Amino acid sequence: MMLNRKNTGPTGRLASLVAITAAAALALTACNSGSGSTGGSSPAAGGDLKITFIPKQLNNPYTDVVLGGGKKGAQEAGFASSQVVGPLEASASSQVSFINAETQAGTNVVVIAANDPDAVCTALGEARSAGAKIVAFDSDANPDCRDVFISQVVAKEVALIQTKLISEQIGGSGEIAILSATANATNQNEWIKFMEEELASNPAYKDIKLVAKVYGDDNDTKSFQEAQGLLQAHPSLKGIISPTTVGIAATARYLSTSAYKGKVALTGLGLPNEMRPFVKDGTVKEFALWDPAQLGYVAAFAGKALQDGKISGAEGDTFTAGELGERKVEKGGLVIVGPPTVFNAENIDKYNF
Ligand code: RAM
Repeated sequence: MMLNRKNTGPTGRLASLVAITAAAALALTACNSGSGSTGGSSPAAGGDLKITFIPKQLNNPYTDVVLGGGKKGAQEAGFASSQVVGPLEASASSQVSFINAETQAGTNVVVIAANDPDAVCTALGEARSAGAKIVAFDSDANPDCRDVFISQVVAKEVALIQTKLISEQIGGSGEIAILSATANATNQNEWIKFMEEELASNPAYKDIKLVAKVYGDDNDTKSFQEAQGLLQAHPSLKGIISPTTVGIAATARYLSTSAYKGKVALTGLGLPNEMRPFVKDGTVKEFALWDPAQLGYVAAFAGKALQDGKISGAEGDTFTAGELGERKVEKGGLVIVGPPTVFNAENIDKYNF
């Protein structure tokens, strides 16, 4: 299910060129002509519905897993074609031109992980006026600009798991820092807000001090440098939470060859396949995530249900997400995919994503 791409992190004009090329290549490889019906679902009446996924960025291994599930879901839900387009960098406005292109193309469902909740709004509004249904997934757009938000987990729950893990790993006291994705990311910012509230209000965490929040922009090199900078600026640091798969992998790589290995704790959200070596070499004890493929899969079915008029995104709406069964739309157009899992040396080999 994984489309393997390397995180090369190019910048400037080269980056845009590569983005266009990569997007074109993905569009071709991800396009399924014909009805593409499997698992007992039948194609849409008319059979010509098009769905496009716009992730935060293309060169992110997490995105590859999410989109693998999205492609499967699009086929099973009965879309005639599915494609993936998007920027290489997760900056606030980087998705706008991609959304506009979908409006021009008359795409029926746009699935987007917003890099900034508001920067994408006008463009999404135009896509809607042209008849598209908008499914936000992974990182929400402003609720005024989309029909539903497919959230991997309950936001507060994923925040609380990470504060609990860091507390356990540093023995309940000391300085910690957060190394996040971009400063505008809706998903990371919501998790961080809940973490800060929990650290401030739960007596169990009274001896833990959050001393810094830094942003690696979901860029491997920048995240690595931010991790290095954190340790230099805060010599007493006892732990780092990185609620992003790119950030935690880069930080683990830095710690694993530094004098801090095994001394400074690292937890957060990571892909088991990327984190496995760092769990095995003792750099990381425990971290969390959900199954990213399920996120893309459910998003495709939600898009189909919206386009078919079976749901409108109102509280209480229900739809069937293929093999994952029935999903319910909660207040605010929220659809929760599943609970998070904690990975450690005992269970990590059971997972392959
Ligand atoms: C990164 C991205 C993504 C987030 C995961 C946990 O890959 O920032 O949006 O959901 O981490």
